[in-house]
Amino acid sequence: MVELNHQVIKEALASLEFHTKAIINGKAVDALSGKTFPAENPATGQVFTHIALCGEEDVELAVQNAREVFERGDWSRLAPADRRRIMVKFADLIDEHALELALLEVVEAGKPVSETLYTDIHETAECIRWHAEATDKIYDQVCPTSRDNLGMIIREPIGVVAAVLPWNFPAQMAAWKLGPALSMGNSIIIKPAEITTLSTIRLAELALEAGIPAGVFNVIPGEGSVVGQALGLHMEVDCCAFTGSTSVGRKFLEYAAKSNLKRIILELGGKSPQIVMPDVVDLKTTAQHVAAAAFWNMGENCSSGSRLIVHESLKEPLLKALLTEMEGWQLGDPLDPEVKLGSMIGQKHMNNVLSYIEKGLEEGAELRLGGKQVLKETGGYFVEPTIFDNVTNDMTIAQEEIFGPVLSVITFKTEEEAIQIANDTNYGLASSLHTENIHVANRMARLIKAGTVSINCFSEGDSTAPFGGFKQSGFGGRDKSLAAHDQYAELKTVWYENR
Ligand code: TAP
Repeated sequence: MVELNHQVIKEALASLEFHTKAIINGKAVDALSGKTFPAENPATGQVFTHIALCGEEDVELAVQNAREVFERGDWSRLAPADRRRIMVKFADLIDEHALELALLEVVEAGKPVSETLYTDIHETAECIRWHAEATDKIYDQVCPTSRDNLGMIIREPIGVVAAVLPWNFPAQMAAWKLGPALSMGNSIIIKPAEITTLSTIRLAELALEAGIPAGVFNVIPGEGSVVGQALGLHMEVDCCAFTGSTSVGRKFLEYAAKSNLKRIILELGGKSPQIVMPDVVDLKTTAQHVAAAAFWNMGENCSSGSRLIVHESLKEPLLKALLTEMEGWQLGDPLDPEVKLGSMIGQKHMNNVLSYIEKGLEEGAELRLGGKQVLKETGGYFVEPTIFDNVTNDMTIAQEEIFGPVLSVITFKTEEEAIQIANDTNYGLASSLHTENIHVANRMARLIKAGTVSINCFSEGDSTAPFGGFKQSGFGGRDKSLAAHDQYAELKTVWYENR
């Protein structure tokens, strides 16, 4: 893997090209209307290119082509081992182009380059490779019938899958859908978030280079309310996989009901708890995990541990360790390899985060760190990591997803109270639990209502572990792991009777 330093980044930036067209049927094309939209670097406030602004007519074309190629079987009927080979090549090409892809995500999203290179793009390739490798290792089933019958349970690809994606991990979220959907033989149309389109366009070009047939992987840039809605309502789209906010997720259920009852898979928001029990000894390590859970990716993370639920006896020593830990979290130019915190995704979102900070102060929470916009002279949208003490779980900052670098500290007295506070939310995506006692860990892990409980760490698990939410954090499936393959497959029963 490339070793990052200022010179390497400077040279790569000098040769960085922006591929700004939609990818339909294997070709880079303008929107049929000819319209474009500006792409802004949120770390500088500067517009750096213009991207095709697609509409319903482009969706129509992409769906028709995706359907044709699916029915023709160019990809859907390839032997699984052939799909594996091509997808592994696709993963290799992502690795080869890792720095280019990483820089695209820096300039579009303001994410730190060390994160986009070593985490986002690395894991994008790993995810495609993992699902690729599974392609010819998943067996179908034979029913336990009498000797007079043979019953087979066969997985078939669903058909045309649309994926509508968020802006916080553009390539990685695309890979979470692409890996299993392509592995099962589907055609896929991705609508990236308008503000983070470029790495997904490059992924589609690399997929073509690897040998994934034209029309199998399409990218339609444009607005959610136009392109996303058109995909959700389309009668020839068989499945919509959506990652984003709970409010837009609900719309996909309506789209399905109003159209063809397409399968809907939703990965939504979160307000995840981090519980620290009174027996924790190593506060320095715990503080490192707490900081990563709350502030990694500037808190623009669905599984962000935005509520620290700490035993009252440990609050002050843990906060002390956390404030020390945060001294090492440098905020600044996301192109600097030393920087750990870049900008917010845009001005509107930054203002939203700042208004939550205002709300926290109004409702009586005590500011222990940060709280302000900084680096205004850059033209970018930077917010300091912010820690609120004396939060109660009914406050707005403890209930609503802020999607920014804001941590609420809440105390508890008993184990029961910790669980009650942790579960007192509409969400149920992720959670962390810190304790030295395996019995406490096992008991509490069963009681926390969340799709992932990470013990003594902040983690979503690797490719082998399913990821998705309880309650209003998700619907209809799981990303990652073999569970993800099933959600892009139809089960068919084939039943024989002896003559
Ligand atoms: P959203 O505003 O929900 O946008 C997500 C996607 O939906 C974007 O591509 C957006 O398009 C599109 N969209 C917007 N309105 C639509 C409509 N009426 N019909 C169809 N599509 C529409 O979320 P976001 O702000 O990008 O991302 C933040 C949210 O995503 C947070 O709540 C976060 O928790 C969640 N998230 C969840 C996960 C997982 S795995 N659970 C992972 C990442 C993020 P445009 O923005 O281009 O208009």
